[in-house]
Amino acid sequence: MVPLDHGQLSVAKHVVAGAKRLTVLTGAGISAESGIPTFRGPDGYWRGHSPEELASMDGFLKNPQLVWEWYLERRRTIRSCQPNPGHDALAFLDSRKEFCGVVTQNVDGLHKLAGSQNLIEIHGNIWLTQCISCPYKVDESQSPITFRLNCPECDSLLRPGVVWFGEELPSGGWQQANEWVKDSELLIVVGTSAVVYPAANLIPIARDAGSYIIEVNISNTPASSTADICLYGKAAEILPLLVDMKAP
Ligand code: BV8
Repeated sequence: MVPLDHGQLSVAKHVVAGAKRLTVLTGAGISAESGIPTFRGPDGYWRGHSPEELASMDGFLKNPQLVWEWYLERRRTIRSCQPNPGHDALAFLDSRKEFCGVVTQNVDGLHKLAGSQNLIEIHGNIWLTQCISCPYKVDESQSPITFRLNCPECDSLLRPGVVWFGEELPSGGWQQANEWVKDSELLIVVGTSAVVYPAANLIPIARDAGSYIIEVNISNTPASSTADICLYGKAAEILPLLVDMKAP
């Protein structure tokens, strides 16, 4: 891993402290220290299947049982995990009036658990279960980790309440995410490979709006060339250094 440049870190701290409007975009990397495998890391495949294959309506309809087994295994993992100091640092930003909020691609719910209120889960939440046909939807974050295949209301298939590949993002959240980014003079991009669209488009949207971009990642990504500062290291270690959690 590229060593953390402490000179860049102190510049970045200054930019964060002085930002008049700021937004944060997060991906699976921020949850790595909590013990949740990332998508495109060494443990991204599951029983030989790629996330793109399983996290799709085609994949689900081909084998709903297999896809549910994948989600249940992820729910079990996530239930045993806690937010890490990276999530906590971002939750603290809610106390700053200049803060728009966190736009997360993650479905693990750890930002919510850390206390982030100004939060958009643009890819949904793994704890939601919904019917593919009727409005039936239930939050299973406090339920035992089992699943039922058929909707109690209409007997259609039940699916996880997440955005699958090939599906449109919920319009309200996507609109709000765009407004926050366009309204901000600083975008902090944390722990994302920046290859999933349209979420990754928020980075050039920020650039085109004249924003300053700080990337926090353990390695280079396609976003690195757009960033003004790249801080290399673990999000759980860097974010508490970047966010002065004493300053209101
Ligand atoms: C849509 C929910 C259209 C499900 C997810 C070709 C070109 C461009 C686009 C496409 C294309 N072919 C298809 C598309 C579109 C497709 C897409 O982008 N595909 C990609 C793979 C090429 N996108 C879609 O299908 C989207 N919908 O386009 O709809 C449409 C329009 C109108 C009408 C109908 C349809 C929907 C995309 C949403 C998919 N759902 N999740 C679930 O979770 O089960 S995406 C999934 O990937 C997760 O949400 C995840 O968060 C997200 C992005 O991945 P990352 O978060 O970046 O995670 P990753 O593992 O990749 O990277 C981790 C990073 O962390 C790495 O950089 C690593 O270095 C770093 N890291 C690791 N450890 C640490 C760390 N950093 C800091 N600290 C650490 N400790």
